Amino acid sequence: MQLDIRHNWTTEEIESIYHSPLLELVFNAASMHRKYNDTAEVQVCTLLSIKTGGCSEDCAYCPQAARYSTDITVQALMQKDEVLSYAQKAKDAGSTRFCMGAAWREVRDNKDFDRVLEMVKTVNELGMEVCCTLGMLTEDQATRLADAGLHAYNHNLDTSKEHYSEIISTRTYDDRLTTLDNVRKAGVTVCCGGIIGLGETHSDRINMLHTLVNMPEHPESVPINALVAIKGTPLANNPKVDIWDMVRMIATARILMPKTMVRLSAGRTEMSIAEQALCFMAGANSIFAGDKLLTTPNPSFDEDNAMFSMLGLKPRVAFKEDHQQINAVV
Ligand code: SAM
Ligand code: DTB
Ligand code: SF4
Repeated sequence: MQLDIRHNWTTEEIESIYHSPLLELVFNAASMHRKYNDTAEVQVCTLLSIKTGGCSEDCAYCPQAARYSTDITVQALMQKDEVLSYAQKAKDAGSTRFCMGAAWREVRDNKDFDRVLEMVKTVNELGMEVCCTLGMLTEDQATRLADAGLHAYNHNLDTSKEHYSEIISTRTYDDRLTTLDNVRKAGVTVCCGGIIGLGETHSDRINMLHTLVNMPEHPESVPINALVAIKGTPLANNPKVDIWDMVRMIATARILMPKTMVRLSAGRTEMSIAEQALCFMAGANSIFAGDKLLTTPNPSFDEDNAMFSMLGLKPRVAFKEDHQQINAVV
């Protein structure tokens, strides 16, 4: 019997899905989505950069790497009350998940981390799903975040293992996998995906999906970002991501990981509503809302509300997945 939720996919199997005729691929992904999820529902997450710029890593896409000369304003770690007021605004605008990002290579056991733990606790008390993306973590740090009420940790693979060293030289793919393991061990849900438009091949994308789907548990959420090409970074002149590539990537992720939240992440300002609708059709069921991602623009809450009502979509309630079993074999 062919099972839908699997952890033993071969590269060839994924290749044949990814390269199938586009409309067939979208139909199959939409069918899988309908089988496992409420297709009218889209999770609305809000991002906040709690510490901006000055990062010691050399991620070639990132405006926050200290070594590139970009237009961002460097900002030390925010105060808890300021973060709380952003979270409250996001909640009032209909967001159920709040993700705090810091331009750190890794978390260190110091006063700043203590402050982040306080932020996690406070936002959790608002009744929102709290997510953080703070760089590398030890198991002990992941446990402290879990104890503070962290729901999810975002740590992207970004691309394939083979392409990784073309994009980042200051850490390895295995470093990424170790942190993801630490997050799992602490009982925090995993948010892990990648970026398309980094100059990778179709095989690199397929290999990244192969790594994600064959993890012992599928990540609960998989963000698919289109590169936002930033002046001053090595990838500033990369060509705009083709919408059909975005659709192919989302549809393949949906077929491979039927119950995962597949997030249509960076790059929406460059997409029409019709193009975003295709992504939702192909199985995307989560977005970042609010007029800023971490440092770059994003559609406003008003624009997204208008899109939701046009497409008949509704925001997903918080903590719904706690009542579902994401990796149960079906
Ligand atoms: N420093 C932490 C880390 O690297 O994990 C957390 C913040 S980092 C900015 C979070 C993610 O944002 C990256 O892993 C990358 O996938 C995404 N990202 C950063 N810059 C981007 C860009 N220009 N376009 C698309 N995605 C981007
Ligand atoms: C993810 O995969 N995408 C978000 C979130 N996780 C942290 C970040 C996108 C950042 C885009 C560039 C910027 O705004 O700085
Ligand atoms: Fe940017 Fe994160 Fe890389 Fe730092 S580690 S340069 S913040 S993506």
